Amino acid sequence: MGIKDEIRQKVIDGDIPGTKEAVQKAVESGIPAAEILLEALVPGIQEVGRLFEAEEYFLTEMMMAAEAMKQGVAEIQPLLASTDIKSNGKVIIASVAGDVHDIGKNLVALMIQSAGFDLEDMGVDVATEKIVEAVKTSAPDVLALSALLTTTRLEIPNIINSLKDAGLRDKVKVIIGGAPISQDFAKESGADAYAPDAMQAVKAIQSLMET
Ligand code: B1M
Repeated sequence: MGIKDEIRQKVIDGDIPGTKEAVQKAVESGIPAAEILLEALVPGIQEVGRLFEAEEYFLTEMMMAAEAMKQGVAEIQPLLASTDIKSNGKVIIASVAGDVHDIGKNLVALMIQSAGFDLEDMGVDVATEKIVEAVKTSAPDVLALSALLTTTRLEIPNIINSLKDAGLRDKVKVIIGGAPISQDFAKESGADAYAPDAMQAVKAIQSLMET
Protein backbone atom coordinates (compact mmCIF):
# COMPACT_ATOMS: atom_id res chain seq x y z
CA MET A 1 0.00 0.00 0.00
CA GLY A 2 1.41 3.45 -0.94
CA ILE A 3 1.66 6.13 1.71
CA LYS A 4 -1.34 8.10 0.38
CA ASP A 5 -3.51 4.96 0.50
CA GLU A 6 -2.21 4.35 4.00
CA ILE A 7 -3.27 7.84 5.16
CA ARG A 8 -6.68 7.44 3.53
CA GLN A 9 -7.17 4.08 5.28
CA LYS A 10 -6.05 5.45 8.68
CA VAL A 11 -8.69 8.19 8.39
CA ILE A 12 -11.34 5.62 7.46
CA ASP A 13 -10.27 3.52 10.48
CA GLY A 14 -10.46 6.59 12.74
CA ASP A 15 -6.88 5.82 13.77
CA ILE A 16 -5.73 9.18 15.16
CA PRO A 17 -2.06 8.42 16.02
CA GLY A 18 -1.78 6.28 12.87
CA THR A 19 -3.05 9.14 10.68
CA LYS A 20 -0.61 11.62 12.23
CA GLU A 21 2.28 9.20 11.83
CA ALA A 22 1.42 8.40 8.20
CA VAL A 23 1.09 12.11 7.36
CA GLN A 24 4.49 12.81 8.96
CA LYS A 25 5.97 9.96 6.91
CA ALA A 26 4.46 11.41 3.72
CA VAL A 27 5.84 14.89 4.51
CA GLU A 28 9.29 13.43 5.19
CA SER A 29 9.22 11.56 1.90
CA GLY A 30 8.68 14.88 0.09
CA ILE A 31 5.00 14.62 -0.93
CA PRO A 32 3.60 18.17 -1.21
CA ALA A 33 1.16 19.13 1.58
CA ALA A 34 -1.64 19.98 -0.87
CA GLU A 35 -1.32 16.52 -2.42
CA ILE A 36 -1.51 14.85 1.01
CA LEU A 37 -4.63 16.87 1.73
CA LEU A 38 -6.48 16.47 -1.55
CA GLU A 39 -5.40 12.95 -2.53
CA ALA A 40 -5.28 11.20 0.84
CA LEU A 41 -7.05 12.94 3.75
CA VAL A 42 -10.08 14.30 1.85
CA PRO A 43 -10.80 11.00 -0.01
CA GLY A 44 -10.57 9.26 3.40
CA ILE A 45 -13.27 11.39 5.03
CA GLN A 46 -15.39 11.23 1.86
CA GLU A 47 -15.35 7.44 2.09
CA VAL A 48 -16.43 7.74 5.72
CA GLY A 49 -19.42 9.78 4.56
CA ARG A 50 -20.31 7.04 2.10
CA LEU A 51 -20.03 4.37 4.80
CA PHE A 52 -22.21 6.43 7.15
CA GLU A 53 -24.81 6.90 4.47
CA ALA A 54 -24.76 3.15 3.74
CA GLU A 55 -25.31 2.59 7.49
CA GLU A 56 -22.06 0.63 7.70
CA TYR A 57 -20.63 3.30 10.01
CA PHE A 58 -22.28 4.89 13.02
CA LEU A 59 -21.80 8.30 14.60
CA THR A 60 -18.92 7.22 16.88
CA GLU A 61 -16.92 5.92 13.92
CA MET A 62 -17.64 9.09 11.96
CA MET A 63 -16.47 11.18 14.94
CA MET A 64 -13.23 9.22 15.28
CA ALA A 65 -12.57 9.58 11.56
CA ALA A 66 -13.27 13.32 11.72
CA GLU A 67 -10.76 13.69 14.57
CA ALA A 68 -8.15 11.67 12.66
CA MET A 69 -8.73 13.91 9.63
CA LYS A 70 -8.40 17.08 11.74
CA GLN A 71 -5.17 15.96 13.36
CA GLY A 72 -3.80 14.89 10.00
CA VAL A 73 -4.60 18.35 8.60
CA ALA A 74 -2.94 19.95 11.67
CA GLU A 75 0.31 18.17 10.75
CA ILE A 76 0.45 19.86 7.35
CA GLN A 77 -1.22 23.16 8.26
CA PRO A 78 2.07 25.06 8.75
CA LEU A 79 3.19 23.92 5.31
CA LEU A 80 -0.01 25.13 3.64
CA ALA A 81 -0.34 28.48 5.42
CA SER A 82 1.38 31.41 3.80
CA THR A 83 3.94 33.48 5.67
CA ASP A 84 3.12 36.41 3.39
CA ILE A 85 2.02 39.29 5.61
CA LYS A 86 0.55 41.53 2.91
CA SER A 87 -3.23 41.51 3.24
CA ASN A 88 -5.51 41.19 0.24
CA GLY A 89 -8.60 42.02 2.28
CA LYS A 90 -10.53 40.80 5.29
CA VAL A 91 -12.72 37.72 5.44
CA ILE A 92 -14.93 36.42 8.25
CA ILE A 93 -15.80 32.72 8.10
CA ALA A 94 -18.28 30.67 10.13
CA SER A 95 -20.26 27.46 10.13
CA VAL A 96 -23.87 28.55 10.51
CA ALA A 97 -26.11 28.09 13.57
CA GLY A 98 -26.90 24.46 14.37
CA ASP A 99 -24.00 23.15 12.30
CA VAL A 100 -20.91 21.68 13.95
CA HIS A 101 -19.21 20.44 10.78
CA ASP A 102 -15.94 22.29 10.39
CA ILE A 103 -13.49 20.16 8.42
CA GLY A 104 -14.50 21.74 5.10
CA LYS A 105 -14.78 25.21 6.64
CA ASN A 106 -11.28 24.83 8.10
CA LEU A 107 -9.90 23.85 4.70
CA VAL A 108 -11.56 26.87 3.10
CA ALA A 109 -10.15 29.03 5.93
CA LEU A 110 -6.67 27.63 5.41
CA MET A 111 -6.77 28.35 1.67
CA ILE A 112 -8.09 31.88 2.25
CA GLN A 113 -5.23 32.58 4.67
CA SER A 114 -2.73 31.04 2.27
CA ALA A 115 -3.97 33.45 -0.39
CA GLY A 116 -2.99 36.39 1.83
CA PHE A 117 -6.32 37.46 3.31
CA ASP A 118 -6.82 38.47 6.95
CA LEU A 119 -9.14 35.87 8.36
CA GLU A 120 -11.43 35.86 11.37
CA ASP A 121 -12.70 32.34 11.99
CA MET A 122 -15.79 32.45 14.20
CA GLY A 123 -15.95 28.66 14.54
CA VAL A 124 -18.99 26.42 14.38
CA ASP A 125 -22.66 26.72 15.28
CA VAL A 126 -22.42 30.50 15.18
CA ALA A 127 -25.64 32.34 15.97
CA THR A 128 -26.93 34.65 13.25
CA GLU A 129 -26.91 37.66 15.62
CA LYS A 130 -23.22 37.04 16.40
CA ILE A 131 -22.38 36.96 12.70
CA VAL A 132 -24.25 40.20 12.07
CA GLU A 133 -22.49 41.81 15.06
CA ALA A 134 -19.08 40.67 13.74
CA VAL A 135 -19.82 42.15 10.31
CA LYS A 136 -20.75 45.40 12.02
CA THR A 137 -17.67 45.62 14.25
CA SER A 138 -14.98 44.05 12.05
CA ALA A 139 -16.23 45.40 8.69
CA PRO A 140 -14.91 42.48 6.57
CA ASP A 141 -14.84 42.70 2.78
CA VAL A 142 -16.28 39.18 2.56
CA LEU A 143 -18.45 36.99 4.78
CA ALA A 144 -17.91 33.27 4.10
CA LEU A 145 -20.57 30.85 5.35
CA SER A 146 -20.38 27.07 5.48
CA ALA A 147 -23.35 24.70 5.97
CA LEU A 148 -23.26 20.91 5.71
CA LEU A 149 -26.83 19.96 6.53
CA THR A 150 -29.95 20.47 4.43
CA THR A 151 -31.55 21.84 7.60
CA THR A 152 -28.82 24.31 8.60
CA ARG A 153 -28.37 25.71 5.10
CA LEU A 154 -31.72 27.42 5.69
CA GLU A 155 -29.87 29.66 8.14
CA ILE A 156 -28.12 31.32 5.18
CA PRO A 157 -31.11 33.32 3.86
CA ASN A 158 -31.83 34.28 7.50
CA ILE A 159 -28.31 35.68 7.88
CA ILE A 160 -28.60 37.60 4.61
CA ASN A 161 -31.97 39.04 5.64
CA SER A 162 -30.57 39.99 9.05
CA LEU A 163 -27.69 41.79 7.34
CA LYS A 164 -30.26 43.69 5.26
CA ASP A 165 -32.28 44.59 8.37
CA ALA A 166 -29.10 45.87 10.04
CA GLY A 167 -28.30 48.03 6.99
CA LEU A 168 -25.11 46.04 6.34
CA ARG A 169 -25.93 44.03 3.21
CA ASP A 170 -24.31 46.45 0.76
CA LYS A 171 -21.16 46.68 2.91
CA VAL A 172 -20.12 43.03 2.64
CA LYS A 173 -19.99 40.35 -0.06
CA VAL A 174 -21.36 36.97 0.95
CA ILE A 175 -19.96 33.67 -0.32
CA ILE A 176 -21.47 30.34 0.68
CA GLY A 177 -20.53 26.68 0.35
CA GLY A 178 -20.86 23.19 1.77
CA ALA A 179 -22.16 19.86 0.50
CA PRO A 180 -25.91 20.76 0.29
CA ILE A 181 -25.26 24.17 -1.29
CA SER A 182 -25.59 24.82 -5.01
CA GLN A 183 -25.39 27.78 -7.35
CA ASP A 184 -29.20 27.84 -7.48
CA PHE A 185 -29.46 27.82 -3.69
CA ALA A 186 -26.95 30.67 -3.51
CA LYS A 187 -29.03 32.69 -5.97
CA GLU A 188 -32.29 32.02 -4.11
CA SER A 189 -30.65 32.97 -0.79
CA GLY A 190 -29.32 36.26 -2.14
CA ALA A 191 -25.64 35.35 -1.71
CA ASP A 192 -23.06 36.97 -3.98
CA ALA A 193 -21.13 33.79 -4.74
CA TYR A 194 -21.01 30.03 -4.30
CA ALA A 195 -17.99 27.74 -4.43
CA PRO A 196 -18.00 23.94 -4.46
CA ASP A 197 -14.55 23.55 -2.87
CA ALA A 198 -11.79 25.37 -1.05
CA MET A 199 -9.71 26.24 -4.11
CA GLN A 200 -12.69 27.70 -5.95
CA ALA A 201 -13.74 29.57 -2.81
CA VAL A 202 -10.46 31.49 -2.92
CA LYS A 203 -10.88 32.23 -6.64
CA ALA A 204 -14.45 33.43 -6.05
CA ILE A 205 -13.35 35.65 -3.15
CA GLN A 206 -10.60 37.14 -5.31
CA SER A 207 -13.17 38.00 -8.00
CA LEU A 208 -15.58 39.43 -5.41
CA MET A 209 -12.79 41.76 -4.28
CA GLU A 210 -12.60 43.12 -7.82
CA THR A 211 -16.33 43.96 -8.06
CO1 B1M B 1 -22.16 14.74 9.61
N1 B1M B 1 -23.42 14.67 8.13
N2 B1M B 1 -23.64 14.82 10.87
N3 B1M B 1 -20.80 14.70 10.97
N4 B1M B 1 -20.94 14.36 8.26
C1 B1M B 1 -22.87 14.71 6.78
C2 B1M B 1 -22.79 16.16 6.27
C3 B1M B 1 -23.90 13.81 5.96
C4 B1M B 1 -23.98 14.16 4.46
C5 B1M B 1 -23.54 12.32 6.20
C6 B1M B 1 -24.43 11.38 5.43
O1 B1M B 1 -25.55 11.13 5.83
N5 B1M B 1 -23.93 10.87 4.32
C7 B1M B 1 -25.20 14.10 6.74
C8 B1M B 1 -26.04 15.30 6.26
C9 B1M B 1 -27.32 14.89 5.57
C10 B1M B 1 -28.04 16.09 5.09
O2 B1M B 1 -28.35 17.00 5.78
N6 B1M B 1 -28.32 16.05 3.80
C11 B1M B 1 -24.68 14.31 8.15
C12 B1M B 1 -25.45 14.16 9.33
C13 B1M B 1 -26.86 13.63 9.13
C14 B1M B 1 -24.96 14.48 10.60
C15 B1M B 1 -25.71 14.40 11.94
C16 B1M B 1 -27.15 14.94 11.92
C17 B1M B 1 -25.63 12.94 12.41
C18 B1M B 1 -26.40 12.62 13.67
O3 B1M B 1 -26.21 13.22 14.70
N7 B1M B 1 -27.28 11.68 13.52
C19 B1M B 1 -24.80 15.27 12.86
C20 B1M B 1 -25.19 16.76 12.82
C21 B1M B 1 -24.30 17.61 13.70
C22 B1M B 1 -24.59 19.09 13.52
O4 B1M B 1 -23.91 19.76 12.75
N8 B1M B 1 -25.59 19.61 14.21
C23 B1M B 1 -23.47 15.07 12.19
C24 B1M B 1 -22.27 15.06 12.89
C25 B1M B 1 -21.03 14.84 12.31
C26 B1M B 1 -19.73 14.68 13.11
C27 B1M B 1 -19.66 15.62 14.32
C28 B1M B 1 -19.61 13.25 13.57
C29 B1M B 1 -18.65 14.92 12.00
C30 B1M B 1 -18.19 16.40 11.87
C31 B1M B 1 -16.90 16.64 12.59
C32 B1M B 1 -16.32 18.00 12.23
O5 B1M B 1 -16.55 18.57 11.18
N9 B1M B 1 -15.58 18.52 13.16
C33 B1M B 1 -19.44 14.60 10.73
C34 B1M B 1 -18.84 14.28 9.49
C35 B1M B 1 -17.35 14.07 9.50
C36 B1M B 1 -19.60 14.17 8.30
C37 B1M B 1 -19.12 13.73 6.88
C38 B1M B 1 -18.85 12.23 6.95
C39 B1M B 1 -17.88 14.40 6.34
C40 B1M B 1 -17.94 15.92 6.29
C41 B1M B 1 -16.58 16.40 5.91
O6 B1M B 1 -15.80 16.80 6.76
N10 B1M B 1 -16.24 16.26 4.61
C42 B1M B 1 -20.38 14.13 5.99
C43 B1M B 1 -20.55 13.26 4.77
C44 B1M B 1 -20.06 13.95 3.49
O7 B1M B 1 -19.90 15.14 3.43
N11 B1M B 1 -19.89 13.15 2.49
C45 B1M B 1 -21.43 14.29 6.99
C46 B1M B 1 -14.90 16.56 4.09
C47 B1M B 1 -14.81 18.04 3.79
C48 B1M B 1 -13.44 18.33 3.18
O8 B1M B 1 -15.80 18.32 2.83
O9 B1M B 1 -17.23 19.58 4.50
O10 B1M B 1 -18.10 19.06 2.17
P1 B1M B 1 -16.98 19.39 3.05
O11 B1M B 1 -16.28 20.74 2.57
C49 B1M B 1 -15.88 20.92 1.22
C50 B1M B 1 -16.97 21.55 0.35
O12 B1M B 1 -18.29 21.27 0.78
C51 B1M B 1 -16.63 23.00 0.35
O13 B1M B 1 -15.22 23.00 0.41
C52 B1M B 1 -14.79 21.98 1.30
C53 B1M B 1 -13.41 21.53 0.93
O14 B1M B 1 -13.22 21.37 -0.44
N12 B1M B 1 -17.10 23.92 1.37
C54 B1M B 1 -17.14 25.24 1.09
C55 B1M B 1 -17.44 23.73 2.66
N13 B1M B 1 -17.73 24.91 3.22
C56 B1M B 1 -17.54 25.85 2.29
C57 B1M B 1 -17.68 27.24 2.33
C58 B1M B 1 -17.40 27.96 1.16
C59 B1M B 1 -17.04 27.32 -0.01
C60 B1M B 1 -16.88 25.96 -0.07
O15 B1M B 1 -17.48 29.29 1.09
C61 B1M B 1 -17.68 29.99 2.26
